[in-house]
Amino acid sequence: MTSLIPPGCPTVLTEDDRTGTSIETLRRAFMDNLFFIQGRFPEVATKNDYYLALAYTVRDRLLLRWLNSAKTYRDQESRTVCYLSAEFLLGPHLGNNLINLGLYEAVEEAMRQTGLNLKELLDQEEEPGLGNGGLGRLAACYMDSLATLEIPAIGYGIRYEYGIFDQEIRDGWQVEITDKWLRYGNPWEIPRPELILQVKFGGHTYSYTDDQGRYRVVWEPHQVIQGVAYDTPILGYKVNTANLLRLWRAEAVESFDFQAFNTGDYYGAVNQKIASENITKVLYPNDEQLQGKELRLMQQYFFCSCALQDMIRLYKQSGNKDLSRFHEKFTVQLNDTHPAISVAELMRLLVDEHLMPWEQAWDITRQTFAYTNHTLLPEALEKWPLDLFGSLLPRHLQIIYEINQRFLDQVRLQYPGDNDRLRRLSIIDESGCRYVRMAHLAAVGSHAINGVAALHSELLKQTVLKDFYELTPQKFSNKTNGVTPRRWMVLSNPGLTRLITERIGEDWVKHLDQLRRLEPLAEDRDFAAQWRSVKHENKERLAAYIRDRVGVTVDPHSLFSILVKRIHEYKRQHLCVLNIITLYQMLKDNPQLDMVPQTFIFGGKAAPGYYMAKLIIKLINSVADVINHDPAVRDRLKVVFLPDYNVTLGQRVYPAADLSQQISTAGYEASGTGNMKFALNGALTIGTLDGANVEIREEVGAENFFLFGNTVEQLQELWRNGYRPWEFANSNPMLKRVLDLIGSGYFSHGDTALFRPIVEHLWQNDRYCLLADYQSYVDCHQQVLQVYQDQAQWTKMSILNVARMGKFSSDRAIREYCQDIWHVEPVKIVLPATSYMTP
Ligand code: OAK
Repeated sequence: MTSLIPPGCPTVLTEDDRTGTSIETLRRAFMDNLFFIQGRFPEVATKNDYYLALAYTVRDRLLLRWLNSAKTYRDQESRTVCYLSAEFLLGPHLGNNLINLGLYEAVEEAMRQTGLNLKELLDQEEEPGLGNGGLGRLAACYMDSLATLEIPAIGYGIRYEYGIFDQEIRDGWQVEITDKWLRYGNPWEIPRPELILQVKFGGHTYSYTDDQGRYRVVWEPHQVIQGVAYDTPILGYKVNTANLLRLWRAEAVESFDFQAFNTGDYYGAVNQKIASENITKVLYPNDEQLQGKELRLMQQYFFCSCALQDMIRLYKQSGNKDLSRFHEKFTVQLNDTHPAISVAELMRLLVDEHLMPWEQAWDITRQTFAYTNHTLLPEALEKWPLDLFGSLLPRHLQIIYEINQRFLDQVRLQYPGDNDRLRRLSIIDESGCRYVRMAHLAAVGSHAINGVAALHSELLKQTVLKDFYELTPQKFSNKTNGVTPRRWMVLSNPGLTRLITERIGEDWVKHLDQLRRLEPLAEDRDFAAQWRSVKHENKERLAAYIRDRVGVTVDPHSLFSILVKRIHEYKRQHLCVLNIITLYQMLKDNPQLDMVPQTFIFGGKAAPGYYMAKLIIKLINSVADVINHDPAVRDRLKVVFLPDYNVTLGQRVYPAADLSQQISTAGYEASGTGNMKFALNGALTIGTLDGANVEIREEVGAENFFLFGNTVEQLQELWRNGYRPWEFANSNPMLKRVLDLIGSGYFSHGDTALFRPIVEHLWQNDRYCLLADYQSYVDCHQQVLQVYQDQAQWTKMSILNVARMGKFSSDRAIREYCQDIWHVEPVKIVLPATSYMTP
């Protein structure tokens, strides 16, 4: 290839406007972009113009690394991890990219010199909310770690036009507002209109024997849709690696329009186009609650088919003719069962389209895929009614039948006559209405299966995948989740980052275990005072935000106790409410009570169709309303519900927490990752032995963790003996009083019906055992208050928590996946010494 640089031009560009990093160059490049991309003179530019000009300035620096990463991977035919996920909850890009480029301070200064404030520009960015919660955010942390560890990786997903809804609170209720995140454009993505793949739906199949005597199946679809790629570079921290996040948008196939147009059905053609594009229109806002909608299955198949076709394209691009080594080039992780249809799709592509014998195709398929489970909740386990599945994906249903038959034949050999086991293991659920069980498809089609925390991985083997574990125990492992310290500390908590780095250097950002070196400082009074003052400043900032956004004044000297996550009964936000009302009653009973001033802060979205979750939001706001306005409380207790909890808000909240509430029913929270973010930012945890809480407590030490509640075994015992929640309520005067108060209409202007569903459910059924854990929680909280009064002790515990959080870096988690499941090695990216334009 010849150079793109005209003869006579210098080829050593050390400080050009698109890649240079001096303050002067950054400033010039920024002004240049304002003029030539935004088309604005500074006098008339809006904040958004400035944000976009800066985003493009930063993007140029990413592209240099991104194109060189792609070229290196191509040249070296690098083994590549493909992370398939229906959700990537990235959060805003600009700040994160500045941190990872190591340019935050330089750009801050360049903006200052231009008369602008970087923080204000950062606030302009509308975050891409392409996920619901934990699973999507984990995918984003893993993309950051993959790039930071210099692992060749591609994230494949869906470019939803509308992400997770924006939440407003009106009269205490959640109201959903559509999230038009693309309204002002997205400077971080590069559309690839020429990279288009076709995806088929519906229709029928027929078979024939070809002239070489091979049995062939042809799928004649009812509809063809095309997927267009949108690429986003994901840069690692202070490395040259920038990996690819490739999201697919659905479009109508041109020829379909013409066909209908020619037959005179213009409106039919337009409708067809709209229907096609609907596939990637909106993210389903359900979190761990199945919604068996046809469009959802279409979304899943759509992005999996695009991803696999794209991998085959890339594989062939590097000169490989047949696909016999596909699994050597790619290893594919299935982020829960949403991409599980990939197993059948890869089989279809290999067998039907590339004429590979079934056995060989099956070997490759199983060596390609690995499956991560993220929930044990029965209502979240995906299953599709057979008729719906068959009408949308007729060929895949045949393939699944074939996979299932061969699989069950093997089981029969191992367990002759055990029909019950066959029924339990089958990919097809035959009890009543027949279903395809996606977890079974993922388990059969993968060489590795993992849970996301030690306890969860154990429970997985004992419950939902018990029979699979008995069959192939060697496939199972645990990979405890982690979070990226770049976004969740360096970007969001600059004060603490500075303090830590002053004492132990900056290595910890990439090697979080290094935080251990803070341990000796836990006894250092000077350090402790600085630690406290960083926390206090973070609390002041959050207090100011709360005042602006919610109109409630909270005291930064009070204990900030925070519960932010999706609203779900198993996460037990309402248990926290029961404790708040208990504290309130104590203050009402004894107005002179010397109680530590406390601020309870909640945040989280409820699935729009999940009535109980929405009622819990209303309950929190109703209780807040009464308590915040009761003069008897004298500001010792405040309750706040922060609307529209998202990644951006998380970045404000975690650094400001004193106490992290991790109070799910033992056995229900697969891992949790908010628990890690809080502890990393110096909050102490009040929590149950659930998910990763167990391991956090192990790491930080039992003496630095506030533990309460029944264990999984104790709860099992409780249910075995017949759990009778009313006995807990009747035998506990304060608990009964609290429940009665809610039921009496005290928090609902006398309306006794409003919160009845919550109260009655707790009395009569209490699936998540709030009443069984209530007293233990209340007692534990009193212990928290006692320790908080001893600020020296509290600070020491806080420092030790941070010092011992090394395990919970997503870098550690990704290293484990690389070693145990993916078998991939880092690839160093070296930037060319000459021009960035020279290929
Ligand atoms: C969402 C939809 C279906 C299945 C699982 C989820 C999900 O978000 N699960 C969450 O995954 C997180 C990442 O592994 C865990 O930390 C959470 O505990 C789990 O609830």
